[in-house]
Parts: sequence; structure tokens; C-alpha cells
Amino acid sequence: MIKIKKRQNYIHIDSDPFTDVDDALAITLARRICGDKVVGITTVHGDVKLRARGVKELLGLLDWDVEVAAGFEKSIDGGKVWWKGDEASYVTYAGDVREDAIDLLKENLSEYSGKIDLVSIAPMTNIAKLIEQEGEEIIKNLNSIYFMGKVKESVDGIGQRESKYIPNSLAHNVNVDVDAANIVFDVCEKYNVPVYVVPTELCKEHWFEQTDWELIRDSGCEWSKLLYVNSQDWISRSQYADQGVSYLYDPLVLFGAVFDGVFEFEQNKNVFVAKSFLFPDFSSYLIGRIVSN
Ligand SMILES: [Ca+2]
Repeated sequence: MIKIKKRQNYIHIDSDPFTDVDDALAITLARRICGDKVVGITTVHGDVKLRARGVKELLGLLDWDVEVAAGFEKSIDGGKVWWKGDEASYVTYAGDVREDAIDLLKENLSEYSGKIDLVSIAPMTNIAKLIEQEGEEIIKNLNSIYFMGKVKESVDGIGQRESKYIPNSLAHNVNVDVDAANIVFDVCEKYNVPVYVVPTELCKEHWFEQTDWELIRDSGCEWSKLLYVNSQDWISRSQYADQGVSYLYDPLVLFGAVFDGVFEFEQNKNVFVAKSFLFPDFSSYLIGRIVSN
């Protein structure tokens, strides 16, 4: 039996929801296990307003009031957008959304300075822009960053631009904005802000199958239809469509940010790379936790 301990920090989630369904799953899990400790959700990459409207719709279904703001659509160099975020034609929330993610991040880092963890489950563009606009010392307000992504096996190379992350790997969150990741990792190293990295391979040890999604769909929860539709849309688009699975990347990272003791990390300077996940049967836990009230 592993010992896990709930941390008491505030949480800001920076996400790219309603392409892959895992962001929406992470937000739903956060509702259950963090409640009022979540002080903001920002969106990044592609159609950030549609992504933010999707979050507003989900929060309404979860009966949860959290500030939401859309951020940057394009990568730092103004180029690549991979998943455009306009996949989510099923989002029905038509109200206005804040479009000042940097201001929301700034507000939260100021109000909860030293007591806030940033759960970064998307490309790091918003965070890099925050550093660019507000100055790099703003990062000192963060207790830590939990990042769904990847760094090189050896993190000795940190500081060597372009070479410190594995190019063309499955670490989408790094690949689509390498400049942003470099800025964030460099500044966190400079100010010794811990960055906990949960690599793709580790996340891929946990997944939902179609029967899991049907359980969720049939749970009667208000939000379940939105997530089910998101899941089916995503599975049909993803490279794993023939396997019918959706991997639990972002919920795993969120879970690790909320509870101490669920990962074993390997540390190099301020970067902690998760090497193993100690919590048994995460997919069953996740279903049980999110369909409860
Ligand atoms: Ca994500």
C-alpha cells in the first residue's frame, strides 16, 4: 500500500482542451479532488476561444465556478499550430469568455504567491508569454510546475537550445512550441523553481477503452455527454483510432500535482522526471472518482 498525501496548494491549470479528451477529464477530476483550490483555467494553442467556451460549458455542467481565460493561439515564433482546436464543433456554450490568459495568470501568481502550482498540460506558450511580458522574476511566485511532456533522458543538456528536448518525439506539448518550453525551463532553472515532468511513455501505461467511455456516458452525470462526445471525436481523429483507446495523460499529471507520493522522480537540478507511477489501477480510480458526487 503506498502512502499518498494531499498537498494544500492552489492550482492553476493551463490546458488545450477539446481536442484530446484528456484535458477535460483532468478538469473533471480536479473538480472532484481539488474543489476550490483551483483558481484559474487558461487555454492555449489553436482556437483558444472555442477551447475556453468548452471549459465554461464543462464548468457549468460540473456546477463549478472557476475563472477561465483564453490565451495564445500560435507558438512563440508565430508559426506552427498542430491541433487547431476547432475540432470541438460540439461545444454549445455561446457566451463571452475572457481573452486575457496572461492577466489571469498574473493575478493568480500575485494573489497566491508561493502557494500555487501550475499544472501545464499543453504547449507552454502562455507561460513563456507571461515571462516575456511580466519579466522572468514572476516565475518565483510559483511553488512548482507540473508538466505533461518530455525532456531528454539526461537533463544535463539544459541550457542548450534545441538540443535539450527530443525532437519529433510524441511529446506534442514540447514539439509544437520548442521556444516556449526552452524559455520556461531556462527561467525555472535560473530561479530554482521545481518542474515535475510526467513523460508521455509513463502516461501511456494508463488508458480508457470504449467500455469505460460507455460507463461514463451511462453514469447520468450532467457532464458525461460532453466528455463522451469529446472522447468519440478524439478517438476517431487520433493515431490510436484502430485501438479504440484514449490515454490518460493529463489526469495523471493533475493527480500527481494534487497528491504527494504517487510518482517516483529522478532529479537533475530543478527538474524532476517521473520514472514510475505507484498508484494502482488509475483508470478504475478515475472513473469511480469522477462519477461520484
Ligand atoms: Ca492537453
